[in-house]
Amino acid sequence: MNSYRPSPAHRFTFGLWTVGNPGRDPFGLPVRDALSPVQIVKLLGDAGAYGVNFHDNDLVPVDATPAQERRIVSDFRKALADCGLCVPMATTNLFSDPAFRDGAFTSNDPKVRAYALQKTMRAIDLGASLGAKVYVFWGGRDGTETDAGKNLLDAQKWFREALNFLCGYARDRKYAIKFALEAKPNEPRGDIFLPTTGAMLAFIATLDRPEMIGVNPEVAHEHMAGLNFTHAVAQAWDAGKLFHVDLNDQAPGRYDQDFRFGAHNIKSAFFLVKFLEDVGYAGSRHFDAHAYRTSDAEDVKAFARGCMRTYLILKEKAAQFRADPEIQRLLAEITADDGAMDRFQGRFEKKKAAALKGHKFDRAALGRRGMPYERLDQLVVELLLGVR
Ligand code: GCO
Ligand code: MN
Ligand code: MN
Repeated sequence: MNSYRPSPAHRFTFGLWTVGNPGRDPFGLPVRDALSPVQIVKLLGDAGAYGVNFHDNDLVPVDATPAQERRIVSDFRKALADCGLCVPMATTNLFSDPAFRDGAFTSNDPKVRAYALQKTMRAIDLGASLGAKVYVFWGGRDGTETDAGKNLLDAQKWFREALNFLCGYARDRKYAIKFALEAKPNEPRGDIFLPTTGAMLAFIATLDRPEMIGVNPEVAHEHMAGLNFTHAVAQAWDAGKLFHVDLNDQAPGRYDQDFRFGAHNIKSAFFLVKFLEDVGYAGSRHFDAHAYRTSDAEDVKAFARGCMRTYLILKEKAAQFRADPEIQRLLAEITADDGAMDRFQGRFEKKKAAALKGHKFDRAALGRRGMPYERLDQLVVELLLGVR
């Protein structure tokens, strides 16, 4: 159907590392040919994406000479212009190199911590030069397997100092860039520091420039922790901190799967899309996922199209939810408010508190009232199954 065709207005983005994933896993070798950044840009342009994101070394190999870097970046820029794509987000690879085996900003080795800062400053320069407005920090190696060898308070302090330093750097260079912290509970470390979006939100409040820093929640990461992703996103939105979002799918309790958006739990994907659309989230819808290892090159394209198509279908379902009279009638019943309690609500006032303390409630009647959530949820299920 035409209405499921992605357009730049939908803000769909992919990382070079997502569609470019060659299918390597801890047990097996790559199964697909490596694609160059230019080939990936072309693939994404054909699929209808809005933008492409990258880690510094997805684009420029870590050992490239300055001349090689200039060549790579200029080829990439040309491909972006040819395909009408932009770079909304960039990030640093602080996890692949053996140097980061004990973490980057929280490694016990001060030389590694300093190298991580240097690498990130250079990567911010690269991202900013290509127009990135969001810079993601995912501390994939910042964690432990054993707590015997790391002072957890030092680790917090080092992570905080690194972010404060880098905020200072970005401000000094006058980059129009915001930082987004991405939480993950584990993988590749046994435990990664600040493992949930909620933990990141609390951490941001301890930084020098909290206004520059938000979060990049990822579906799979909260699901790995057994949490409700949409609740995490709602908290981030409420705090004014939803700067970016990583969409994919994940069965709880499994390895880090990075499935196509909506591949595992359509219902939670629906509530997420509905939330983002209801509140008017205007940022990137970034698919941080990769195709099954069984996919060939053609199937990788189908994977990318599938992520966007499922989002658009769920967006349409969210509109149907809002327009469905039966659903709306149930919602009105559930949220009915005759205004009788208004005088007790809102800010504290001495008089208000005294009046509320004296008010007589019919507790038994409150307890008798049911909520038709079964009926409502069944309607949602039928909507999603396409029979409404
Ligand atoms: C993962 C993460 C990464 C980050 C990326 C951006 O589980 O590996 O989701 O894909 O999102 O490194 O910083
Ligand atoms: Mn992930
Ligand atoms: Mn991610």
